[in-house]
Amino acid sequence: MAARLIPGDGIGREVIPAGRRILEALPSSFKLNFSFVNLEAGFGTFQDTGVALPDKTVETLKKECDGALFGAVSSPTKNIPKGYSSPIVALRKRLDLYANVRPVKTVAGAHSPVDLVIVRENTEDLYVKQEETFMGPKGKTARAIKEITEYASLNIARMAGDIALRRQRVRDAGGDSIHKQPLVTITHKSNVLSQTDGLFRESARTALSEEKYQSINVEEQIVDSMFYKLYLKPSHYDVVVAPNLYGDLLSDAAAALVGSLGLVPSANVGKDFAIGEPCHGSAPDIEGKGIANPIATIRSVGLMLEFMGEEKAAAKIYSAVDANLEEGKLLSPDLGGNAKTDEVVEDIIKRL
Ligand code: GGG
Repeated sequence: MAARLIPGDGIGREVIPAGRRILEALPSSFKLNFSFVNLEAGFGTFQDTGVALPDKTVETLKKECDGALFGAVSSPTKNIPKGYSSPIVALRKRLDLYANVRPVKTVAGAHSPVDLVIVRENTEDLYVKQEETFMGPKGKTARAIKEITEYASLNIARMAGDIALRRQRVRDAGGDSIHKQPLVTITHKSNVLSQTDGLFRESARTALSEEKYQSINVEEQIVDSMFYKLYLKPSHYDVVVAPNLYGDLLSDAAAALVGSLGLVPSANVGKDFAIGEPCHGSAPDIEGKGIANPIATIRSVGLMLEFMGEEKAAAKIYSAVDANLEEGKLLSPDLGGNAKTDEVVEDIIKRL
């Protein structure tokens, strides 16, 4: 099997090798023999070559791989060089990875249990990046287009519905969870953005009213009160479906409920391909110190395997990570410990 690795910038270059080590250490009984190739993308790649997302990276991902892992990217927030644009945002669009799936879960025995998945639309909304700056009647003015299509909104809501049904199947098979019934929460701001978020809301409702999803409870939550309720009663939420920007914000915020952004994985999912990606960014403050938490990436390896149909190998990884966290002896500094990235990886490998 072919896995392609795109470390990107900053600690992406430290956590992606950790993900590779986990894939290499999986018991041979899974018969998953991966070959690895590193691919370039990121702000560093742009500085070296003038291109942030080389065509070769996209073509290799399209043609020569079963799954992939992306690390992190650190796009500048000011003095952005001409011609630079975020490679991860572009990659999601070029490969039509229309869903960003972000599970946020506490380990067993947590004081305030959380077990939810944020299913974020991954290709449109304000992230179509159609921005302009011009002189308007009030002087310098910047404007961005927020694009929502019925097509993408139906697709993302169906993905949320399918994930809610799959989570219920895992629960019915004895999987540990705080939830009893599948619930999908549609989040939007259609009270203000009646056309764009209105279309998202209406399409999500249409998709989730299909026969296949009849067993799912469906509710709606305006996005600002969604943040409020997420913090007041996180255990209420099972699957949350959101347009791109709200999903991005909600998933970083939800990470605080489980102790660290360094624990939260994601998968960028298309029709027949998934790229695992830790939710955290390139963390320049800790880059090169060898203390990045590898768990978000290791769980992203699990997600990548799940979307490749290798659920048993994924489950093995999740339980090895949970065992490391439950014991709590080898934790990285973001979790209050003093273990190095490699020590956490070795501890998890021992438990595979
Ligand atoms: N792995 C997630 C990640 O890199 N997050 C930071 C982020 O969203 N960066 C976008 C960018 O800098 O272009």
